[in-house]
Amino acid sequence: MLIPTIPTTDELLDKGFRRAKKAAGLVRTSKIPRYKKSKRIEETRVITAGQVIKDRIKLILDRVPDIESLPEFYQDYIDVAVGVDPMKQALGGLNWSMGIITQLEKDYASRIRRSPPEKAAQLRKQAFGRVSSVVNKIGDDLNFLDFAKQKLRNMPTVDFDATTVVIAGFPNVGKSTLLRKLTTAEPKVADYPFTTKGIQIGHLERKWKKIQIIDTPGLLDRPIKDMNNIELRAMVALEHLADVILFIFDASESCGYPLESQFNLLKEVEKVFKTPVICLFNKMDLTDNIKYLEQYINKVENPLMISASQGTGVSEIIERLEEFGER
Ligand SMILES: Nc1nc2c(ncn2[C@@H]2O[C@H](COP(=O)(O)OP(=O)(O)O)[C@@H](O)[C@H]2O)c(=O)[nH]1
Ligand SMILES: [Mg+2]
Repeated sequence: MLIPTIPTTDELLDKGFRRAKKAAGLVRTSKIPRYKKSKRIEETRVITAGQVIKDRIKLILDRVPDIESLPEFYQDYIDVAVGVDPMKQALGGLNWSMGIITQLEKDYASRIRRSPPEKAAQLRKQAFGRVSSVVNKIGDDLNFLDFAKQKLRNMPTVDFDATTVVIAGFPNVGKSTLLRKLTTAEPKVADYPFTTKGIQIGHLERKWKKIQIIDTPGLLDRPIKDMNNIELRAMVALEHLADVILFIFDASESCGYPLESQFNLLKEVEKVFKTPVICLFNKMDLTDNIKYLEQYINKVENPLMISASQGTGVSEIIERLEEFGER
């Protein structure tokens, strides 16, 4: 998980002031001269409140990773999901508040020490008031981080060491069916802010090689010229990630897209991705017009003929993927 639990300003202040009261109750006053007692108690309250609030804020800052040190894929992801700049701004706000609270703590502790005993409680109240106003100033930052936490809750887990295969092809050509056949466990579904349909990641392990296969519904299944800016950014992010593309044709055309359009989509994908492409002709079990199909088979390099739903040709795909990346 990227972001820890974020408290509200009220929770933060309540916790700080409550703990401060408790700590003050624990101050051993028996050996302190009487005129210093109230001062010691109020000073303890100020310092404890500041420390507790800062500790809680620091916990957040320590747990949120430095966005710039994340792989580019996640930076793009965060930027589209919540915005990298607002995120940095919110974290910057938290950082700022810690500095100010430290200052207030020191300032008021020394004022209390130098004040007459009957003024101590008043100064402590003043200190609490100022700490409250600092914490309230980061209210929007805390709210934003809580929003970001929800938004980033179901981020995909990408394995940056594995060979990454990205699946492309029009809707209903059999991408999901093939993903399931290729991978061992049920593919994991995660949020994907570039499209509304989420992302699916499946894994398979062969010999000493880890392969992850990614399906991005709504993205590599339609003409690139129709894409908006966010989708185009997703393409860039995928380009960074992909070692190889599996482009799936529906040889039977039962998906509703003629082979000619499917071939045009392949050309577009090849233009955008400098990544190698392995072409698959799926649903061969439904295909009888081989003459018609041959024109397209001949236009692509080394295609594999498969039937994803029946599992035919799936082991050949895996063999190809294994060779891949051994270079
Ligand atoms: N006959 C046949 N049907 C298939 C094959 N592969 C997928 N299908 C069917 O085609 C439809 C669309 O498949 P799906 O995997 O959801 O396509 P996606 O939209 O590309 O993910 C489903 O009804 C599948 O059962 C195949 O090899 N042969
Ligand atoms: Mg699908």
